[in-house]
Amino acid sequence: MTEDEGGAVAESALPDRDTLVRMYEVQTTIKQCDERFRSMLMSGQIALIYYSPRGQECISASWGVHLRPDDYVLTIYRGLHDHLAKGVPLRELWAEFLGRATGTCKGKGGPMHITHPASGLMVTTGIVGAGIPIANGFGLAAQLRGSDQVTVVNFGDGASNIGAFHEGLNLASVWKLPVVFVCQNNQYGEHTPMRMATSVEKISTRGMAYDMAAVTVDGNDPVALWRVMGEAVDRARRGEGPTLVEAVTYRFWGHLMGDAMEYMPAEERQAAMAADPVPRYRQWLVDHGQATDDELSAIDAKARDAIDDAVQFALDSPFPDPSELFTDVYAEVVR
Ligand SMILES: Cc1ncc(C[n+]2csc(CCOP(=O)(O)OP(=O)(O)O)c2C)c(N)n1
Ligand SMILES: [Mg+2]
Repeated sequence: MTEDEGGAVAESALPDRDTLVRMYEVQTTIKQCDERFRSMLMSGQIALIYYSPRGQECISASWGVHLRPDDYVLTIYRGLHDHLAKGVPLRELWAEFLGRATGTCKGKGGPMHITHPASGLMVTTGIVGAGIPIANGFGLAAQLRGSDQVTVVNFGDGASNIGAFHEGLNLASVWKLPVVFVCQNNQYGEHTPMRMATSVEKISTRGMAYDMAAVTVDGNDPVALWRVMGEAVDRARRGEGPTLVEAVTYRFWGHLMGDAMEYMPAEERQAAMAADPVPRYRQWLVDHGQATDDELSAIDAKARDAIDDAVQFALDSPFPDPSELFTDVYAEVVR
C-alpha cells in the first residue's frame, strides 16, 4: 500500500514538546556542522572529499527520535546528518572526517566510512545501494536473536535503480525483516536529475512489487516525517516486517564540494533554499508555542559551542602513526 504524507508542517498527531525540540536540536547541529565543514574547506583550512546533506536534515532528525541506542543505522557518503541523528559523538566524528587517530575509526576510515558501533552507526558506504543487503543482515541477526532491535538504512533516489535495492527489498519482505528502508529522494543522483534515470514518479511505488508497506512523505515536514517514521519503526519492532519510506527533499549543494552545479537550474535551487526546512521548522515551533525564540537561540549556541570544541579536538589530534598501518585493518580469524 502506498500513501502520501505531509505538506506543510502537519497539525495533527503531534509529538510531545521535548521530542519536537529534540528534533530541532539535531537539525541545527547538522546544519551548523555542514556550514563549518564548507567554510573550512572553502578557506583551505582542511582538505577532504565532502558531500553536503544540507536540505535533508529533517529526515534523519525524525527517525533519530524513534530509535534506541541499540538500534542499527546504515548510511552513505552523504551521511553527516545520519551520523549526528544516531548520536555519533561530535569529537570523534570530526576527528574521523579529518583523518585523525582519535576518530571513530582511528583515522583510517575517513568521511566515507564513519562507523561507531557504540552509537549503533554500523556502516557508512561509498558504494551506491550497498548498505541495503547489509541492513538485511543486521535485521536477520536481530530476528534470529529474538531481539526487537530495528535497522534503518538510508540511501538516495539513484540507489533505488541498483540491483541490490530490488534484491534487498524482496528478501526483506519474504523474511519479514525488521528493517526500515529510507530513500532520501533529493532529486539528483550525482549530476543526473531523478526524472531522467528513474522509471517511476514515486519511488515508494516500487514497494508494491515486493508486497511491502511503502509511503511517500514530504522530507521537509518534520511532523509528517515523525509520524511516518514512527509507524515504520513500530512495525519493524513488532516483528511485522519492513517498510519503504520515500522522503522527498532537495540537495541544496552539488553532488560534492567543488561541483559547479551547472546542471541544477538556478531558480529551482533558489526556490528550495528559500523554503529551507530548518529555519521554517524553527519558526513553526515559536508560532505554535512549542518553544520560545530565546530557548531555540540557546540550543543554536550550545550546538555551535559543541562544534567549536569538536573542531579544536580534531585539529589538535595526531594523524595515525605509520606503525599502525595494518592494525585493525584485517580481522583476526579465530579457528
Ligand atoms: C555501485 C556504484 N555505482 C556508481 C557509483 C558512483 N556514484 C557515487 S554517488 C552516485 C549517485 C548516487 O545518487 P543517490 O543514490 O541519489 O544519492 P545522493 O548522492 O543523491 O545522496 C553515483 C552514481 C558508486 N559510488 N557506486
Ligand atoms: Mg539523490
